[in-house]
Amino acid sequence: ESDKKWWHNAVVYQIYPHSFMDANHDGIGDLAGIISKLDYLKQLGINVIWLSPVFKSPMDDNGYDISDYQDIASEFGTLEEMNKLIAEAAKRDIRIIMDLVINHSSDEHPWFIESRKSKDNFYRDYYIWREPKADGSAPNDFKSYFGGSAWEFDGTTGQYYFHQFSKKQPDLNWDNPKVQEEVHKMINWWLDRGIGGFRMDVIDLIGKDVDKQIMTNGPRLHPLLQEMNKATFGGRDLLTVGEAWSATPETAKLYSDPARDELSMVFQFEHITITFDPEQGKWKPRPFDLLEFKQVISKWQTELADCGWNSLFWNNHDLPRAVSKYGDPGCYRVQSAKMLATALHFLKGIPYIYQGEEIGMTNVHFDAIEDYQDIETLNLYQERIAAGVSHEDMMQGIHENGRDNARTPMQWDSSLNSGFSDGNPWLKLNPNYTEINVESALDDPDSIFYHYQKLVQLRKTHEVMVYGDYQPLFVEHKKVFSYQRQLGNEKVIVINNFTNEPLELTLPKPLQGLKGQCLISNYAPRKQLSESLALAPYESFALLIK
Ligand code: TEU
Ligand code: CA
Repeated sequence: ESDKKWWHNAVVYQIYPHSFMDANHDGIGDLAGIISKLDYLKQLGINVIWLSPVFKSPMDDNGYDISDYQDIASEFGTLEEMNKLIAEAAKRDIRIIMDLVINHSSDEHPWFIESRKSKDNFYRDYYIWREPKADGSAPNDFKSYFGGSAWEFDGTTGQYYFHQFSKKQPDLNWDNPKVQEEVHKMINWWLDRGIGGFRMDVIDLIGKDVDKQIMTNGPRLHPLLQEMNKATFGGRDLLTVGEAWSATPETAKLYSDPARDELSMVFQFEHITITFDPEQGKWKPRPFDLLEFKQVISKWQTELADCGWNSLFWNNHDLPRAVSKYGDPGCYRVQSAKMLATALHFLKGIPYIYQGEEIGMTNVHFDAIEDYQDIETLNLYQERIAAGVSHEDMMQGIHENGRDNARTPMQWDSSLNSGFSDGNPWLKLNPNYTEINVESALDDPDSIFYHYQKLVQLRKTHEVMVYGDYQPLFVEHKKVFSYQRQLGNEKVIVINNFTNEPLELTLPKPLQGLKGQCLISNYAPRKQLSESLALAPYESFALLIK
């Protein structure tokens, strides 16, 4: 009993503040807008909000470049409004987890403004400075994730500083105990304001050693996390989730094994990166391979079964929309979105719903590169076109995997700008907002919204979804992702047709004839399993066998 945590049956809703709801008509989402939609989130049934960064920022990377960790960006509101959001959410039994971006700060943070002034400045070693090579070039050939070199020359002191992301996002030097101390102090300052935990940006990078060219999972990483845990959130009943693109099941256990006092869990991305081209990454998408995909998911379910927790997600603010990536944004949009929701929420772990996923929002298709806002997309477009990639190829990569797919404004109703703003939206809306929006979803008892609402409710009432053992079924099937969860004498069989074709599924003897309660389905409920099932396109259901 003692190791049960409040968040074990939580469902987290991620809000990208720029795009959620604009209450002051400037075309940018804000805290007041979020507060105005808390009843909608309560209706969905979620009990945690992961809020992408709302701290002061020049918005070079939409807030993932922080210039004051203890104040709110004026675009989003004030600290008082943040207090109000925390309080209003608490009234609805919703906790807020903040997005902690501590691998790097903004170059407009006072620490960096000081640091770049002189080599002997008190703040110099808050960041990573190195001498140029003899010929004046960068210390090594590290590349930035956002294009170009990861080293930026600073004329004032004749040295380069390291930035894994944009040049306005200088990496903090985690070898410096003063940096640790400053960050611990800031974390405690936020904890004292009643937040429910943190999502931790690119946490696998804070143990880096740029001289030994070690980026992820450096030797300092876990000691740093254990020291942070002890100095801040350890011993408090919080949800902490670390973003770790590099995580494997082995390394994930190091972060999330409760006995290690580090984090509650990580976001792992193996199921995402296998859809990228090994050389050209996300810009050259590979055809979806369900067999490979479900083997990765099963591996993570099995390997983290007894120590640590899986985070369960199809999308976030960096990823394309689930229904476009894994389902069908066309005529089977509703069925495939419901199938994806069921396939994810019956797995073992904490499900994360990204804003708009619950109404089946789709990728956007802008023809002009000028319509895109994301720094990663714009920088890599320039870099790859200069390297000879055709405009058409690059646009295809952007349409399939660009981050702005997830950042078009939330679609609330069919009025102007879908009710997101009566200002000029910072990023164009997806034109399909006239059909795909919250208002029409709430008016349709058969909508994707009510499917998600039911999944969230089931998690609260069925411990088998939270603690049940996971076992894959139809392991070799190329078109069906199926598994069972078992807790005591309760067993749930989940079957998902991941294709837009009807298919005949022959059942193995042990499943034949089983009958029970259909917990959820996206066609007529199935009450029993016969020798074979004629599955409709994207048919998905969960059968509770007692
Ligand atoms: O993202 C980490 C990250 O590496 C992603 O940007 C990823 O590399 C890319 O999107 C996929 O190719 C985190 C935040 O989630 C992201 O929004 C920030 O841009 C980034 O860190 C820097 O803070
Ligand atoms: Ca606004």
